[in-house]
Amino acid sequence: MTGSEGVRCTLMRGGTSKGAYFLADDLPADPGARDGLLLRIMGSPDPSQIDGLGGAHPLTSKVAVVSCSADPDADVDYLFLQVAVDTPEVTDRQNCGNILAGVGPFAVERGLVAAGDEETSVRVRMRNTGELAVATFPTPGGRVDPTGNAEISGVPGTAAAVVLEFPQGAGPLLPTGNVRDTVAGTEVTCVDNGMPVVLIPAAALGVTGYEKPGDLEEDAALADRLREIRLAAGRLMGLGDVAGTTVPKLTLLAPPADGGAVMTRTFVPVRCHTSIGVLGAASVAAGLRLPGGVGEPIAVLPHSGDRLRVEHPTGFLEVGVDVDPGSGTEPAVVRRTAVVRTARKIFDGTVFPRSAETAPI
Ligand code: NQM
Repeated sequence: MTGSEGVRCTLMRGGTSKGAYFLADDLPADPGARDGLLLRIMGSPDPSQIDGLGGAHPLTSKVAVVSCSADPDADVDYLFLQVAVDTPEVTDRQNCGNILAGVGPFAVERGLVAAGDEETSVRVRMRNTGELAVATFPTPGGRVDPTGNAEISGVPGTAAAVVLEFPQGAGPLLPTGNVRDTVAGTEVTCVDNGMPVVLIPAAALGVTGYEKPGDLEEDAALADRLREIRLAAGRLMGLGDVAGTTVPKLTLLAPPADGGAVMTRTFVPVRCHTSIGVLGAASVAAGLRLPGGVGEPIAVLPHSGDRLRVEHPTGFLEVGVDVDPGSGTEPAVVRRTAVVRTARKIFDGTVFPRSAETAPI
């Protein structure tokens, strides 16, 4: 494909992320060709992504590939791709719950799923993990209507709620088999409720957990410690060598500052998130509900059954998480997870990738 050939694309905000949404049929089937094209569409590798759609931050350099599902339990398949900003990499090794928020409305608007008269539920098979999600959003008169009263931290104004529900996942909630591990000299809890996350008390790393994300990113000693912990935790979690991957994420925990359950700073994994990922927060919430985890002495937990408010640099994200802590030989499991997001179509049209001849890779 040359630069003069355009590709049908919808640019959407999904929760607190922004990404390019495609029908799978509009992209090359070969993953190598697809990823090369996506790099040229997003403007990577380039720290400013000046020649593409990307927004020069991992949170705005994301792609959703959507198709009808062959799975009788799902309406659509969703493949999430993280397009690196300043390296020529595209990875499917992580999922994204924020971009997931746009998948249901996109599927209805692009004719993959018929809308209900008032609201529509779309069953999504998330191809990155194999897990299922159900997204429910208003479709008055059979049309997607992004206007509404739902507010989410990190996004100005209000929009229609997209309720995301996740049934019990197939993988282990505690990938190391322990509720607490000592990793590179630091006590952590490694948890995976849809996103592999390493929970670390902020105080154990000599920070408060209330710093601005930019200030934490500039702390070179902290970055070294986080890299060391992540590499060791990744191996322990069965993820192998995670040096070149975006998972596991790292979440620093501190006591809540605004009536929530816990304050967080999340590294994804190098840049510090301006809020927190959806599945990242789902993992944090599940980890806090586990007796003996490193969050236990830090968090202020609501009654079981109540939504848990995860505070972050720009507000909070509430997660409903129904945890069965297990007993004896029975491992802990999460029966159901739910969050509210919003999503909005920003642009729909034809995107023109930079030509392969002029691309820097
Ligand atoms: O955890 C950022 C985001 C995410 C991922 C990241 C996400 C999730 O905020 O479900 O949404 O962790 O890289 O979009």
